[in-house]
Amino acid sequence: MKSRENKYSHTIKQVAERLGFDHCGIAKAVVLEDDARRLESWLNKGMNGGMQYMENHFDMRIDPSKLVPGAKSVITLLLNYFPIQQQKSAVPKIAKYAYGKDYHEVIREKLKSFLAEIKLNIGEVNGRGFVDSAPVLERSWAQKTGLGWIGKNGNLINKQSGSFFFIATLIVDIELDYDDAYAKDYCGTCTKCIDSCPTDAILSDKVIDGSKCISYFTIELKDALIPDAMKGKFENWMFGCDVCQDVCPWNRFSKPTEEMNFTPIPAILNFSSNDWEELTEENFKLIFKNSPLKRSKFEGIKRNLTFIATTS
Ligand code: B12
Ligand code: SF4
Ligand code: SF4
Repeated sequence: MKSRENKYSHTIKQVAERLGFDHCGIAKAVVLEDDARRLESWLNKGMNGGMQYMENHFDMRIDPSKLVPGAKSVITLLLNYFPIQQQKSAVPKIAKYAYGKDYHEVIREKLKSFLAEIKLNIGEVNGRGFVDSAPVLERSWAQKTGLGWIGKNGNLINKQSGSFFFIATLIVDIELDYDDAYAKDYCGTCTKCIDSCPTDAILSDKVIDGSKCISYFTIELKDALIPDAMKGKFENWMFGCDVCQDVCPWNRFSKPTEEMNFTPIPAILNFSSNDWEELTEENFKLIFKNSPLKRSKFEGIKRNLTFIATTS
């Protein structure tokens, strides 16, 4: 006979599939001791650069019960964003995760429905869903819930489908059946990501110096100027960077996303360099109102465009 935990876990995985998530894994909610040490060292070395929010809520980041009182289980969900079509060549480059509608909004809606379905099917469950911006070590949980390994490029890689996935996390206060943590690492002797990173942001032991990553400079840095030391290094990346994922052999298994909300918006596919150059603030707000690009604001996009145009 199936245990109650087993039945609930089965229900949760069915709900995940119904809501369009590509993978779902479950782990016991424990304090992340090893990750706490790694995170502390990363912060002590200033690898968060100007991302001050990474210094906040250290306790919450390593302990799910600080986010959900009585937390028993952590559910990790992966959602593929690999686009069916890509940008033209020789235009300012945008990371693929930002081609369609803002994933925060898309996934937040799914997580709301997820919790509602859990309550409907299982009963009174206290839980919270997170994607990206909350103090949750999402990659570590994805590894612990058995969904893949942390590659040398820092990304969570799934053996069947690569790394072009968003990660979402649900923390709940019920016991469930737990998946085994992902024990293997299939990077082997490969060093393609390390060798290709334009700014040498990938260090040994899967440590990424966030303060040197193009994604940081083009999205998170709020300064009016990008440091001179980065001149000539951006390889035309204007918003985010996909180099360490594009070169990864495991991404040859990427399949186009089935999530309609991530369909590339026409401007991303059709804009020429000239269109970007001539983009006005009014049009930016109109065209990119539901896009991740709005995080950089118009000033940030213009700063990035000027930087790549004048330094490459
Ligand atoms: C801050 C941040 C950034 C910063 C800093 C990057 C970084 N490596 O920390 C910047 C702006 C540079 C960035 C860039 C990108 N990001 Co980002 N980012 C985050 C955020 C908000 C926090 C990450 C964090 O906690 N960093 C601190 C460091 C110390 O933690 P970490 O990198 O997660 O690494 C942990 C584990 O990997 C673990 N670990 C390392 N070695 C080992 C070994 C073992 C055995 C185990 C178990 C664990 C382990 O150590 C760390 C702590 O334990 C997360 C969302 C979230 N809340 O988790 C998204 C997130 C990590 N980003 C994401 C994405 C997609 C990107 C980009 C690909 C976007 C782009 N195309 O431009 C790049 C990739 C850059 C890279 N190579 O890492 C996805 C990752 C999806 C995936 N498949 O892995 C996330 C999860 C957002 C999401 N919800 O989908 N990001
Ligand atoms: S996203 Fe680009 S800059 Fe950042 S670590 Fe990967 S290759 Fe390097
Ligand atoms: S490029 Fe090679 S070393 Fe880097 S994450 Fe992929 S398999 Fe691992």
